[in-house]
Amino acid sequence: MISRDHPRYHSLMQREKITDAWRKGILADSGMIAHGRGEAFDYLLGEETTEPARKAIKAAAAALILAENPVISVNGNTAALVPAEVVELAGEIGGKIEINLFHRTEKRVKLIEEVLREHGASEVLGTGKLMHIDGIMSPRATASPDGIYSADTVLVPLEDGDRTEILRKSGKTVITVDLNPLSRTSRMASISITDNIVRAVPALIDTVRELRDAPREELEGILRKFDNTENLRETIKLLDIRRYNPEIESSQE
Ligand code: PTJ
Repeated sequence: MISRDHPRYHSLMQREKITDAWRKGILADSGMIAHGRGEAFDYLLGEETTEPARKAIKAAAAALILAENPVISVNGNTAALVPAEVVELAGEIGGKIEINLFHRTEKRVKLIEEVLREHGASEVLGTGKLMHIDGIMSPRATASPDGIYSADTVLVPLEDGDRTEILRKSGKTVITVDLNPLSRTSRMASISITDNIVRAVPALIDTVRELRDAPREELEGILRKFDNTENLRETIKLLDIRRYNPEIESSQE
């Protein structure tokens, strides 16, 4: 039992959810390693939603509201940390939920489907036959015909660079949540939210609610003004660890 007074309470609670999901077979083994990498970036970013992340969340909310067929992709880490929030967001945007795994096994698909249904999902895609996007015969190009395959906008948290690239090339708007602003996923996506998924998804839900009734031109304007590369550049500046210790000098100054 982790005490609420512990200075690392939130981080320890996330670790508990992650290890619990691993014990149940929901998480891939490397899901724990991925979480550790995310944790390190989160630490350096101050474990809070930064200003660039807020901008990306606003753009993502606008894109999801404007989308005709939005789909949220769920993997093991997402199911471990924010299952209820994913179901809530799908409800808010009138979107579908698709299980899409890097380390796919039928057993994990079934376990993740159970978790999502326990949290209120009535329809979960990605459990049956998959198709190859644009005929690309890579396991990274597979998607459900009624879900990601035919979606115009996909939210793919904690994704892999290859997959993000395939989705972009097939003309979809790709929104990712990835704490590593240097990752290929972050660079390849249309909108990268560099924030912890435990904060990003609730913030997306709130922002969708705020913007839902905004005029279409306003939403299109938010999207037009958003520049992913520039936003990542702003985020990377925040990672300058010397600000935590001014005595550390860079030899490349
Ligand atoms: O469940 P599966 O089989 O689909 O596998 C999922 C993982 C995450 C194991 C797989 O997609 C993978 O190996 O991903 P990567 O390439 O390690 O990328 C994961 C990215 O997510 C890394 O850049 C991490 O920094 C980031 N990340 C980890 N935890 C969080 C996070 N980003 C946001 N919130 C987090 N909590």
